[in-house]
Amino acid sequence: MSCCESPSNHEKLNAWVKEIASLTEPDSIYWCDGTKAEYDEMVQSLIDAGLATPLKKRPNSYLFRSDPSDVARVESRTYIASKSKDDAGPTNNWIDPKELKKEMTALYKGCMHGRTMYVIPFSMGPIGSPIAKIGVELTDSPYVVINMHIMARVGVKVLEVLGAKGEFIPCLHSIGKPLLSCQDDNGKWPCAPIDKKYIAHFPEEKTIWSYGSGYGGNALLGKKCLALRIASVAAKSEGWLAEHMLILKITRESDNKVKYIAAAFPSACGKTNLAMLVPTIKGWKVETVGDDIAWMRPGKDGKLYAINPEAGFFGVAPGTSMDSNPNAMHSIEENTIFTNVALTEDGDVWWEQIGYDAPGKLIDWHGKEWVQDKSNKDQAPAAHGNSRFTAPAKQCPVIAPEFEELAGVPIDAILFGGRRPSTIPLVHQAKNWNHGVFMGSIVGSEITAAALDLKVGDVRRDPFAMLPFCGYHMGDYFKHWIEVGKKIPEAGRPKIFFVNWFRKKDGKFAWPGYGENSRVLKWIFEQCDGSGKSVDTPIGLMPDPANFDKPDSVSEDTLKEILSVDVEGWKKEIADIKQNHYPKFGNKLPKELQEELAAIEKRLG
Ligand code: GTP
Ligand code: SPV
Ligand code: MN
Repeated sequence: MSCCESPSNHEKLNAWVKEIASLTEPDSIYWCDGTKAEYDEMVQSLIDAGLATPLKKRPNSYLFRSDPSDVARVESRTYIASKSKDDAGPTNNWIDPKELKKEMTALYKGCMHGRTMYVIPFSMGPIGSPIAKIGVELTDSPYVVINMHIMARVGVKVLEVLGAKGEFIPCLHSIGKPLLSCQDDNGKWPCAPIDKKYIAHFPEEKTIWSYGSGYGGNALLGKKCLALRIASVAAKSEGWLAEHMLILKITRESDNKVKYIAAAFPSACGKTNLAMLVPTIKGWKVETVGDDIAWMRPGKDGKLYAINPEAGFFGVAPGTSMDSNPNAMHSIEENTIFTNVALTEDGDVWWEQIGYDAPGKLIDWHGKEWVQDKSNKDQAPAAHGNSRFTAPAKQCPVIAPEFEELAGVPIDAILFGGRRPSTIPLVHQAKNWNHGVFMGSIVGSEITAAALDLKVGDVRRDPFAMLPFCGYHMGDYFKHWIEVGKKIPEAGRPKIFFVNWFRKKDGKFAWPGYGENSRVLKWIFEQCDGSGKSVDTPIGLMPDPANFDKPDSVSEDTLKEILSVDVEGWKKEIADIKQNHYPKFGNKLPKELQEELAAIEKRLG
C-alpha cells in the first residue's frame, strides 16, 4: 500500500492535503479506498507492530489496548475556537482561534515523522443523501482508519460524490508521537500526554483539528467533532437539529402500527441499550435506526425527519451481556474492534457484567495478568469502564431497513433522560413543545467513565445530553429548539418525554431497566397514538400506576414511588435550576424557558 497519487480532481482538497503533509512531514501519503483489502492490510500492519491482537474466538476481530492516558474523551482539552468567546458560550472551553492555531501548528510541525499520513474521505449519512455531509480526515493512525471504515461510509464513492468542487469538512488528526529514524512504537499505543492533547473546533471555518489522542470521539472525527459539534453549528443556521440521540422503530404487532422514537441520554446512560431493546412484553417489536447521533429536519409534510449519520456502533462494553443486550452481543460476534477490554486465554474478550465469571486467567486492559477475586469488592476491573466495541451497524440482528433511508424516518416522540438516583420519576410527558424544551434544558446525570477528566458519580447538568457536544452558545441552542418547534405544525410535532431508568431505592436500582423499559415505550407509543391514559401532575403527564403494565419484579409500592411526583425533591430541583443552572446562560436564556420554570414552580405550590 502506497498510493501517494491523489485519486481526486478536487483542487482545494489536493492543496489542503499537500499543505498538511508539508507541515506534518509524514514519510508517505496514502489515500484510503475503503475496501476490505485495505482494512485487512492495515490490520496486518497493526498486528505486526504488536498493537492489535487477533481474537481466535471471533472471526476478523481484534483487541487493542490504549495508553492509560488515552481511554476516553477529555473534556478539559476540547475547544470551541469561535472568533468571539460569547459564541462558544459558558459551557465550552474557548481559545482565540488565531492563538490556538499558532499553538497547534507548532505541535503539528513534523509530528508525522516516521509515519504514513492517511487520507480518509468519508460520508456522514448514506452516500448521496441530501442530508449527508462529507468530511476528509487526515490521520497518522491506522487504528483510526480501520475504526472509520466501520463508523462512517469511507472510500472512492465519497470522492465521486465530492467531485471537483463539492463541499467537505477538513478534519486534521495526529496522535502526536513522531518517530525518530529506526524507532518504532514497541507495541505501545502511541499518543501525547494529556496536557498536549487538543480536540479543537473552528466553527466559522467548519474545520476540526485534533492532536495527541487516538481514542474514540477524540480521534474518530466524523463522530462527536463533525456530526455533533460542527454539525450543530450548521444545523442552527440551516434550521435543523444535530443531536446526541438514538433512533428506534417500535411496532405494535396487533395492527402493525409503527412509531419512531429519538432519545437523548448523556454518555454511557443507555442509548445503545434502548436502541436495541428486546421487549419483555408480548406483541411489540423494537428495531434500531441509530444508537448515538441523530440529524433531524422538518420535512415538507410537517413532520420531523431523522437520519443516523453513522454506519457503526462505538459501544460501551461493560454491562453488555446476553441478558442486558443480546442484539449488541450478536452485533459483535465478528468483524469487530475491541479496545481496552480483557483478553481470555482462549482468545476471546471479557468484561465486567458480561454475564458470566472470568474464564480462568485474563490479560486486563493494562496488559497484565488478572485473576478474578470475587471476595475482593475493590478489585480493579479487568476491562476499563469506558472500554468499547466498534461494530458495523448492519451486523445488528434488528437493524431497521430504514437505517439506509435517504430521507430519514418521521419522529413521533423525543425522550430525554439521565442517571438520576432520586427525584425524577420513571417517565413523565411534557404538556407541549416548550415544556419539552424546558425538560431537555434541565437534564442532569451522574458522570460516567465516558470522559477521562471528570469525577465519576457526581451529578451534573447535561442539557439535552449535549453539554460536551454543542458547538455554540447553549442559550442560543435552547432558543433554536424553540424555533424549530414553531416550524413544525402541531399535528406533526413530536411529543416530548423524560425518562429515568436509574432511580435508586435502598442503594439499588428501583427499576429493572433494559428489556423492561419496553413497558415505558408502550405507554409512550399509546400517548402518541391518542389511545393512552395519563394523569395530569404539576411536572407533566404521567401514567397512573394502577393501570401501568408492571413487571413482577417491581412491587406495587415501588412502582407508586417511581411514578409519583416527589414534590419536595422537585422544589429543590427547581431551586437549583433557578440559582445555579439557568443563570449561567445570562441574557441568552430564552424567555420561554423562564416562563416554563415559573409555571412549574407555581404548579408545585
Ligand atoms: P455512549 O456510547 O457513551 O453515548 O453511551 P450510551 O448512552 O449508548 O450507553 P449504553 O447503552 O452503552 O449504556 C451504558 C451503560 O449503562 C452500560 O453499562 C449499560 O449496561 C447500562 N445501562 C443501559 N441501559 C440500562 C438500564 O435500563 N438500566 C440500567 N440499570 N443500566 C443500563
Ligand atoms: C460518548 O462519550 O458519548 C461516546 C463515546 O459516544 S465517544 O465517541 O468517545 O465520544
Ligand atoms: Mn455518545
